[in-house]
Amino acid sequence: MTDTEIELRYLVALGLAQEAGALAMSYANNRERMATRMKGRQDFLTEADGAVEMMLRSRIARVFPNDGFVGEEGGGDGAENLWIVDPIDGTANFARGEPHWCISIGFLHKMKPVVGVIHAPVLGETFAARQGAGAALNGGPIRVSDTTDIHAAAIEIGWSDRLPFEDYLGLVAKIGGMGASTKRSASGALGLCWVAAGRTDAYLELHINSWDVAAGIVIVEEAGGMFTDVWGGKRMDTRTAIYSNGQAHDCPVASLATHDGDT
Ligand code: LIP
Repeated sequence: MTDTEIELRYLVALGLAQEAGALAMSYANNRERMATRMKGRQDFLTEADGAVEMMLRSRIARVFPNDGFVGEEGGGDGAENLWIVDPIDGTANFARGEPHWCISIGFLHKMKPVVGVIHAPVLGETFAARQGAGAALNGGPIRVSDTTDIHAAAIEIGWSDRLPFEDYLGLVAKIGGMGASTKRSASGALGLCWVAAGRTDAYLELHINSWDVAAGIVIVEEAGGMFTDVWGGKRMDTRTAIYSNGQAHDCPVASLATHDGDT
């Protein structure tokens, strides 16, 4: 795939993120009329999720008919050129009227993320990157932090009901006990953007899905950070993932984000 072909997908993703954000906001501004149901414990699904994903799926199919598409709600199959989308990441926040949610659009070539656009409409922030061209927030360059001292580190630890709550608590206790400041904001995609922008020093989650990270991986790496799962691989079917400023990566944090076996 040529740089021009990747850049074209980057430009289209930037435009679609804004359009998807406007569509999501049309639901957010009428929450009382928006249908919401639970997919599981603390796992919200709103009608906005489906509408935004359907819009993105159809627009991308029209412009790039030979590309594959995987969405959180509608699924999809792998392809050499593949879009992986979370139409609303931070759905629980979105459903409750909290501003911390986003649209995450990732594009992969041969399963390597090469384009990432994450748009947070209420926050007025768009994080974007394409392979080799750096990472930006609203068009301005961003870099990961230079924190090396765990006692000065801010680390976000994501959670979902996909693993026992005790596993999450144990990880928080271990890392907090090492002296890091820990937090959770309920959007994995924005958690990666916070690392890329230097607002936090690492993002960990014991089980995270590909649509939560596909865009953020590019943004973190192009901002000078690192991404890996706990086994040191660089896989998209990530069970456990660590994103950091690189410096924090080699500290004991990387050895802490483990859990027994696959789920
Ligand atoms: C979110 C994920 C995140 C997790 C949140 C939530 P959703 O996805 O991005 O990894 O920590 O609890 O599951 O459901 O908002 O699209």
